[in-house]
Amino acid sequence: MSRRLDRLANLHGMSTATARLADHLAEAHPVTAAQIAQYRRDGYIKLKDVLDGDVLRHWAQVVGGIVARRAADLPPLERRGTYGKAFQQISNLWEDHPEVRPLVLSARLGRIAAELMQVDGVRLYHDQALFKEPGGGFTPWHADQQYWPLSSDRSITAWIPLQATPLEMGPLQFAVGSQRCCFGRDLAISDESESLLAGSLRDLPKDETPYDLGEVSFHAGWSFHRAGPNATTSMRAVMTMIYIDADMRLAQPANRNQESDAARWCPGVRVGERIDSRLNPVVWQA
Ligand SMILES: O=C(O)CCC(=O)C(=O)O
Repeated sequence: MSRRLDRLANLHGMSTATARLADHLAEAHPVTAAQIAQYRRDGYIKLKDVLDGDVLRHWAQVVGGIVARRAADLPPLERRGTYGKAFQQISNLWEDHPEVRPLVLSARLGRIAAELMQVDGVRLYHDQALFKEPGGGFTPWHADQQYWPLSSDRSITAWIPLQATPLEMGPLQFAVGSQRCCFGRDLAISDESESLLAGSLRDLPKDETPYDLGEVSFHAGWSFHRAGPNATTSMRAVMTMIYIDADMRLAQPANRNQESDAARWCPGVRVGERIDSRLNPVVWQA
């Protein structure tokens, strides 16, 4: 393995360490038929050992540095509302920071997304870093697709904690099977979504479990989820990538959030057309 990596590194003029990171992110991570069935049934899945510890430590440094610079001007936590207290949110890092592209455009993660959704290929919709600060608040219940003008439900978010994430740090929690619930799909992230959805999802089982280092979850666009506050003294550093079916079309925006998403993440794409702007590269194709 290491001799092969040395050769790869020499060939591309990169360090062996960088070649190793690139190699890991290109390599397939097998998904079983049982895991695909579980994702379809529950609307999400948590997969262990998707990324190795060294790779995560590298990205924790790279992504952490970018977020620290770009979030430096945020007002203090106590002066922010519920949404602002939930996390520092920096979107589409790959556009301005080429150094994160190996992670954001990783074939390993894109392939898992495609296999779980049972599509032939996936594109990037966008990425975002979601860093819950020490003392940061809860993330209200919501479903992501409220924000997305998409023609089908073949969308998925990879939620990648850059450290082990115990319960006190605010790991993502899911309402199991909630991708089939239609109530509350029009609710944006807010105190209202938290209280109304807590009621409507009352009878569904919840999955609130820690994430080991290397564990990554994948959730469907209509799956309801939230996160608790970060009661620790360390940052909960998380990188996310949202993938869509490579054949996804732009739908008529159904609300203001979808209008601004269409303009921001799908520039130049018209309603009914495939979402294939310069911001939506195919990340993996069968
Ligand atoms: O990281 C969080 O607290 C929320 C993440 C989330 O809602 C998402 O990735 O869809």
